[in-house]
Amino acid sequence: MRKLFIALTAGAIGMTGAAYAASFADIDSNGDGAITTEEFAAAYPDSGQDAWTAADANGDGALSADEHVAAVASGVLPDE
Ligand SMILES: [Ca+2]
Ligand SMILES: [Ca+2]
Repeated sequence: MRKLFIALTAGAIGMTGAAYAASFADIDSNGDGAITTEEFAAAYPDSGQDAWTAADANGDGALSADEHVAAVASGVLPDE
């Protein structure tokens, strides 16, 4: 699973430019492929619980890359 994620990330960098992938990697400071509430709060100090709840679509307490990009695309989170 981790290899697949890395491959997908590398593909995204190659195909669409590094802007989004770099943003997710910056927020995911421990590099485990998910944004925790702590990483979220550090990246989005102006976004509160409502934004977190909206962004964490499956409610598992972490943001995947897919959930993060969807939240940015829908305006829940600012586009950095
Ligand atoms: Ca993380
Ligand atoms: Ca989630």
